[in-house]
Amino acid sequence: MMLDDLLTSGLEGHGRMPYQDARDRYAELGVDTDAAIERALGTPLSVHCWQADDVVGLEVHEEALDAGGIQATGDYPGRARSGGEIRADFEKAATLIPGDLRFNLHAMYAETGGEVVDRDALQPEHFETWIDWCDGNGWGLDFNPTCFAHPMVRDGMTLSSSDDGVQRFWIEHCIACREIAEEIGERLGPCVCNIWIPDGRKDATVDRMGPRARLVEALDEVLAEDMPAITDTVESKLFGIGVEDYTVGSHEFYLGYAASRGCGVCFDMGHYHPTEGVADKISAALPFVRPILLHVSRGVRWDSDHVARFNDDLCAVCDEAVRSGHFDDILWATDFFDASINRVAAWVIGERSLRKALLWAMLEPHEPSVQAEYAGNGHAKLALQELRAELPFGAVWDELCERADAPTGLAWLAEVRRYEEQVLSDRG
Ligand code: RNT
Ligand code: ZN
Repeated sequence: MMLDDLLTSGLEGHGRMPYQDARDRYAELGVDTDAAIERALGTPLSVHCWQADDVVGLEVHEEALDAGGIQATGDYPGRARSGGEIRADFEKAATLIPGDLRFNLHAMYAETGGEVVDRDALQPEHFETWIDWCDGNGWGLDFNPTCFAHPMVRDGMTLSSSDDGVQRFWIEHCIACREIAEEIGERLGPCVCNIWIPDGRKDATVDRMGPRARLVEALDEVLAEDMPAITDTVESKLFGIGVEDYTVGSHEFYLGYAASRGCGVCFDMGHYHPTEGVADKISAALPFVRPILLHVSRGVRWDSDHVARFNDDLCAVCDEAVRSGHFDDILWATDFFDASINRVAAWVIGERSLRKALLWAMLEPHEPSVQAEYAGNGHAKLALQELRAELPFGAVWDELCERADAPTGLAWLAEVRRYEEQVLSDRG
């Protein structure tokens, strides 16, 4: 079979492997596939807007700006260049992704009608179009202050800057963002407002305490006002390009901050040492910090933001979220960007992989494994984990897609190709 035939036929999966047989097979192990499908479909995934345009945003910049160590690479044609194009692309992607969705905006996607509005002066009205659009489509909306790609990032610092004017600007920006998020939350239901800052140093940092003490003070001021429609989270990172030696908002910093202040924490799967997984952090943090927001992405060497895949890391995170018994305290967002492939396809692949991994976790025969663990039967436990790969998972996934009116197999690729030919190819 040649690629072109595959793309045309789409190799629809549904109906090839009878769902009933798969259901029976799982039922023998005590797993209810119908309940798993329903639960997986009903888990909202907050889809990041920034995959559509390579984290460029909608502001007008006169100078080239440093993105604070995050960088999209590649020049595949069809990048969205306006709010309208981002919305059109997402509407397309959403038809190809099964299950409940939310949308996740950054402040740099304000629509100010040509007027220059600096980030410390942003208002809910600048996001009116986004809010109405989500409302009309039945999607919740989440929000993020944009503390990078701006001339007020000085010496790589924002909220932790030793320059009072710089720090003040970013405090005002984050407060403005919380007010916007509160408005979103009042209109569309609880809005997650996630703070990530790039602050750090390239080499041989000698004052590690100062910036962290300033960040605590700044965050306390930002979060001072009680805003009931927002869920606040703070996101750590290990390093970024040009910020290799020291990151102010490290994992320990934010975990301690969130635990002591009662806000949520965000674990980005690309923000740890390459052999350090996020999965085990879930049950370690849950007794002290809730909710946990996951930024699902895939780290590859220096890059923390490759398109998410159904790989061991993602399956382990989903397994742990389900096994923890606190699934409702875990929020799912994606955070990846790849400018070297069709951007709508990148979205579809990443979101489908997350939904798939959630279903995979929900189909685990968990009870017998726990029994084996407590009975000291380690080999039975290993065997049960191995068995998961032998079960007819594909048939259940196809059924999930079918129930959500989303394509199975590779059928969505043909849709993306059509969209590329009809819409994306016209973009300069
Ligand atoms: C950066 C963080 C952060 C950003 C987005 C754009 O390393 O992961 O979440 O990717 O806010
Ligand atoms: Zn992230």
